[in-house]
Amino acid sequence: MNIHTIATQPFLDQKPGTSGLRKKVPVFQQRHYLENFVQAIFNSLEDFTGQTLVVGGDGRFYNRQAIQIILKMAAANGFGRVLVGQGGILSTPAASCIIRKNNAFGGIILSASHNPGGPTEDFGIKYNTGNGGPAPEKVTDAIFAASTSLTSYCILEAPDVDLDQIDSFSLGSMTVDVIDAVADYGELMESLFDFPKIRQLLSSGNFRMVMDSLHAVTGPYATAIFEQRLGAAPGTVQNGIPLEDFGGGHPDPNLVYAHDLVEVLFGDNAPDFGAASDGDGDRNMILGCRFFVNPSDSLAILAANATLAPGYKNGIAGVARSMPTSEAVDRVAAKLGIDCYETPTGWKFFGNLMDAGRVTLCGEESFGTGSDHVREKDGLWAVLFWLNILAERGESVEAIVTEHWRTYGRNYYSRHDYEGVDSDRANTLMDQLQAQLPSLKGQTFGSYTVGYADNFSYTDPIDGSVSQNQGVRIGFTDGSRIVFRLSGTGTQGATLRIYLESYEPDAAKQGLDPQVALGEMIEIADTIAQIQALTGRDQPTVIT
Ligand code: VG1
Ligand code: CO
Repeated sequence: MNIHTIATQPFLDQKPGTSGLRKKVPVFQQRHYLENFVQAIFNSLEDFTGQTLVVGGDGRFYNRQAIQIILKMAAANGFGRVLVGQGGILSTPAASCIIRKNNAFGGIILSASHNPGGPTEDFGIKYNTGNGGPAPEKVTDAIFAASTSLTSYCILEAPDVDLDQIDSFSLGSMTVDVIDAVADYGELMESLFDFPKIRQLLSSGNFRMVMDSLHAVTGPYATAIFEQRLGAAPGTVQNGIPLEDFGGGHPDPNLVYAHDLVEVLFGDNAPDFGAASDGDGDRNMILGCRFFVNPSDSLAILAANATLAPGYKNGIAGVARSMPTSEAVDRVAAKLGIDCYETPTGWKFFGNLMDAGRVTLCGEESFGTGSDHVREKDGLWAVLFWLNILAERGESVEAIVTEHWRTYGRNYYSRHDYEGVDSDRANTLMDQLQAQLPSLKGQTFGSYTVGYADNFSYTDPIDGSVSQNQGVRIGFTDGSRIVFRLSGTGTQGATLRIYLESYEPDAAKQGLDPQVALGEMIEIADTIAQIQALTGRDQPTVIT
C-alpha cells in the first residue's frame, strides 16, 4: 500500500464553532488545510482501526473534492470501511440515521448548513460520534487541541473513487461502499409516521402542499418521500435538484431567504401547506395558507400533538429546548407532567439527554426540531410530523396554531440578527452588557422590571460537564425575556443575535404581529445594549 506521511504545520484557526468548522472555500483550499483538520479529528479518536466511518455532505462546492481526500485519509489511518452517500450526498439527519443503523464508529459531515455555497462562499466539516450526534464539546476541544500541534498527516495514494455508482470499492485495505443516500432514511420515516393516512391527505385533491428544497440536499429525499411514496402531485417539490451553489441562493428556510415559497403561500390561491429546509436538511420552516409557524411554537405544537403520530403514540419522555428558544414548549411539558430541559444553543447539547432516555423531542428557535429517532435536528421529519397531525386533525395549520395559543397562551417571539458586524464592535457590545448584569436586577424600563440578568451557564445533567458564557439573559418580572449572543457559525465578522419574547394569556390579544407585540421589548433591548450606537446599524439584517 502506498501510504504517505506528509509533513505539515498547524493552522491556528481550526476551532469548531456551534456546528463544526466553517470557513470560506478558499480557506479550505489552502494547501493541507482540510487534511490537517481531518487528521486532527482522527488523532483525537481512539481504537477505530478496522471500524466503519460514514461520510457525506450537502453537495455544495468542494464537497466531492473533500470527500476524495477524506476517503484516502481514512484508508491511511486504518478505518476498515467507509459508507458514503451516492454522489457524495447525505443530509445531516440521514448521516445520523446511517451511523446509528450501521453501528459506525462515527461520521464526517461536510456542510456549512444554511450559509451560501460556491467557489468563494462557505464550506464546513464536522465530526459526529457513534450515537449519530454532533461531537460534544469535550471531543471538539480535543480536535482543536490536536489541530494546534499537528506535524504530519497520512494519506493513501490512490485514484479517486467513483462516487456516482452504488457499489463497493477497495481503497488500500479499506472498503468504500457507495450507498443509496435516501433508502435508510426513508424507511425510518415510514416507521414513525402514518404514511397511508398522509398519502390519503396528499392524494385527496382537497389538500395542496409545496416543499421548497432551495436547491439543497433535501431535494432527492423530498421527491422520493412526498412525490413517490406519499402520492403528492409531481412538482410538489420545488428547487429539488441539489446545486453546488444552491442556485446562487441562501439555503436558509426563513421568511427572508425562502422568498419564492413565501410568495406562493401568501399569494392568491395559496396552497394549504408549505415547507422548506436548509442546505444540509436539518432545519425546517412550516407555513400554512397565509400563515407562518414560529419554530418555537412548532416545537410546542409537535409536543402537544405527539401521540397522533405512530412513532410517539405512547407519549414522550421529556422535551428540551435551547436557551433562546421560547418557553412555549415549557407550558406543554408542564401540562403533560414531563421534564423540560434548557440547554445552550447547538444540537450537540441534546445528545446526552436523548441517549439517557430523558427527552424524546428537542428544538431550537433557529428552525430546528427533532427527536431521538436520530441525534440531529431533522427538517423533513418535522414536515412529515406536521402532515401526520394535519391528516389526523383535519384542520388548517392556522386553526391548529391559534387553538394551541388559546389553550396555552401565546409566547410572542422574534429574533433580530445583525450580520457581518465588525468583531470588535460586537465584542464591545457583549462586554458592556456583561458589565451591566450585576446592576440590572430591579431596574424598570417603561412598563417592565428586570427580574434577573445573567450569562447562561449549563451543567449537563448526565456527565456534569459545564458550558459557560452561553448568552446574556435579561428576564422581566412578567415572564418576558431578551437574550443576546454572538453566532458561532458565521464566517465573516460577527453576527449579533437578539431574541425577544413575551407571554400573552389573553386570547383576545393573541393576533398581533410579533414586531408590534414586542415593540417595547425591542426598544428596551436597544436601550440596554446600545445596539444602534455600537453596531452602527439602524436595523437588523434579518428578522424572524
Ligand atoms: C445557529 C443557530 C443554532 C443552530 C446552529 C447550527 O448557531 O442559532 O440554533 O444549532 O446554527 O444549525 P449560531 O451559533 O450561529 O447562533 V445548522 O442548521 O447550521 O447545522
Ligand atoms: Co443545517
